[in-house]
Amino acid sequence: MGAKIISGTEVARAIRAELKQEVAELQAKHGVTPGLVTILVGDDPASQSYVAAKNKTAKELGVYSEQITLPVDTSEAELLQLVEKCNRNAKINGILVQLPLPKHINEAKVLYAIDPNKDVDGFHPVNVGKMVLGQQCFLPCTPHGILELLKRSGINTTGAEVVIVGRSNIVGKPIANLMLQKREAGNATITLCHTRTRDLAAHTRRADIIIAAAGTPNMLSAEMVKDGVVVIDVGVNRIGTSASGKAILAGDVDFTAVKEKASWITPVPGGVGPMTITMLMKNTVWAAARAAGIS
Ligand code: L34
Repeated sequence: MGAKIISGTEVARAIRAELKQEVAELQAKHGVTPGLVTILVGDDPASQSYVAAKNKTAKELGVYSEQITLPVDTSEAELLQLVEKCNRNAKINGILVQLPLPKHINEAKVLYAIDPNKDVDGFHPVNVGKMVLGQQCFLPCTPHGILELLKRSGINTTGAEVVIVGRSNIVGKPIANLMLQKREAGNATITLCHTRTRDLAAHTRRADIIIAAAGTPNMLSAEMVKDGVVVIDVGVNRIGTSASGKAILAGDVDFTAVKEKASWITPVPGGVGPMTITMLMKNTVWAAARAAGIS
């Protein structure tokens, strides 16, 4: 039995259609155009492609977007100044500083500088705190996207054994928090595994749902999962370059083998990645509505 494929591309397309409608309405009824700025420091090819995709999607939805690229030797002070400028710019509702930043820049300091009302990544401590407390806030885009994939695929998470692999601030920690909350795609029993976990397979084997966010290509093998498991693969690992110069991607999951045992599985590419970008748009539209006092 093969698994049903959860197409992030398709779910993202449906949500984008809803958002396009919302943007048109904000414009027609309230004269509001949501605005997003993306800031990229340096020339990492993966970051460049993600940021480009974010700006392209914004334009498709009618969201105003500015793409700012700074040289790799930009100082922390310069970056902080730019963030402050965006905080004051009324046309900008959402500020995204693409991570990772070059080593000489203190990431936490930059994220703290973003106005929490414009923090469409949900990385500011104010929003992280609200998220943990279950209060309304910007949810981080990748975990938010995972919740939507589960919801829209009709996967029941209540009482489920969910095993998360990876403890990053962007994915592991927030998705663990969200899925244990009393909310849609929540009410689960959470196990959070990481590089120091003693027997990873012992945990993944008893999971009803596995969220693989370790950043290790093909880390999850078929021997590590039970029949009927739901697998969400968050890994976007660049494992080489094709003859035509395109990056070859691998998820954290051995997709070919695991899909034979799973009931549902997300592919890479075309799984969680497109959802991350779409939830950024959702947050930006909400930020604009909120700034205008509409929502
Ligand atoms: N500030 N930094 C900030 N916010 C984020 O939410 C991110 N992230 C992660 C890296 N740094 C960030 C992203 O945007 C990862 N990430 C991201 C976004 C989109 C995709 C992957 C990662 C994506 O669209 N992936 C495609 C394949 C794209 C390709 O060919 O490279 C997919 O189908 O999975």
